[in-house]
Amino acid sequence: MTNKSQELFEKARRLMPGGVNSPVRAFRAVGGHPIFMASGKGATIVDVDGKSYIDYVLSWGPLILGHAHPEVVETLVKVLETGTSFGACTPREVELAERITEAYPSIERVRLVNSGTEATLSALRVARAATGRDKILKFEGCYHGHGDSLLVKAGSGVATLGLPDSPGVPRALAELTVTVPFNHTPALEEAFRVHRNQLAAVIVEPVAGNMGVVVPHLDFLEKLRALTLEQGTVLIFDEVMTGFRVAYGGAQQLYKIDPDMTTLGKIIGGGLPVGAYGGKARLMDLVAPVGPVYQAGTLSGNPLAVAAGLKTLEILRRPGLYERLDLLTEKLVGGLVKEAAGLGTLLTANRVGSMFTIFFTPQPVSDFASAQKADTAAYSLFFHTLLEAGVYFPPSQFEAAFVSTSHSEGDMTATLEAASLAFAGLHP
Ligand code: KE4
Repeated sequence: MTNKSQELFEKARRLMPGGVNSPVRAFRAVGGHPIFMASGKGATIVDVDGKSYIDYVLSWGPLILGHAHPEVVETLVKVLETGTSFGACTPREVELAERITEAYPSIERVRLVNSGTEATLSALRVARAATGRDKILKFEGCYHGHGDSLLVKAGSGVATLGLPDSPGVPRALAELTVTVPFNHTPALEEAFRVHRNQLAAVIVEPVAGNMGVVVPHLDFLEKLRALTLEQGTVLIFDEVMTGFRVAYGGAQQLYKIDPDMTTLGKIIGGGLPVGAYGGKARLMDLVAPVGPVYQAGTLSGNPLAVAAGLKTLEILRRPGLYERLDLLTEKLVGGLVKEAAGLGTLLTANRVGSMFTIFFTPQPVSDFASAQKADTAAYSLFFHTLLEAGVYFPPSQFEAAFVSTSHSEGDMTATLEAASLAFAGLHP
């Protein structure tokens, strides 16, 4: 018997590429067809067939408060009645800029945009303008949105330049992107030797989330800061996922690194489309209309998204919130690893605050190569067993999972019960 999700998917595939508006939603990494969602409330999401799930995707990170938080909804209803977009300056944009610059001392000026992709491609443009250099450096397994310069894979070595990681990316552009393994300090030093004083920017997820969660080695981030300072390279912390997630002040607060620029997104929109890029005034004052670097956006700073973001950040400032999130997530992640071991499966869990990944490999996961050693077939079985039991994990081994302030101890218990079924199924 086909269910509504399957019927919708058949229709959607005739109308949208792969039937989706973003590839990861297509379930290609885990098999099966995507679930179409109808509503969400707190930690729960409900599909079009009325089945409920405990949600650990949370829209890929924005919903740190859970779905349809009552105070966020109340704020949006009020703002809706006053208009949705003016294409003009509004007081709330100033307020959100204040909250961001207070929380991120490295950000002296900030520009709001509509997505993380817009934020990172704009930050790179500023860095190239500021340095007069064209080359940039990124890390294998890190994702910074779909800007052409960032859809690039490593050449044969740090000495060789990048190759397009998607058709449509000009080879000449890809060659300007150097790629280095994440957490590999010697390779990083080699890249700075080979491309001495030629790198406009390094862009990094300070805690990687897009190969699954990978925790940075402290010396790696410190060396990165030292090398970029030494050679006048702009250090961009891409905190689209980690910003206001791993701490109110993001990874730069946790690891005490002072980047030149930061990109934000997800949480600062409270579930509506927002991105932001910002940094030192000497860099951001290059941006139009003050400076010559052009960047613009019809809906940038729109009243609805900014209001949802402001209310979300206000709630996040309440005492003890991050400590409780951390404890709740540790209970879940520690329980999953313990449950699996008891049933014969050794997992590696990487976690920073309320973002985590359970890798189906007993080996430590500290970079893209080690993440790739995970057993994706086992993850798929885990994913589908949980889905059947009403628990929604990311439909890919190489994505981050998230906990919200709406998740309860009961949700953790139910998730661990479902997981024990999955682990038992791995060793029939
Ligand atoms: P968006 O353009 O999707 O708003 O942001 C791009 C982006 C930039 N930087 C980081 C660190 C990110 O994680 C992202 C987007 N994250 C993915 C999750 N892996 C979004 C989910 C999707 O692509 O559908």
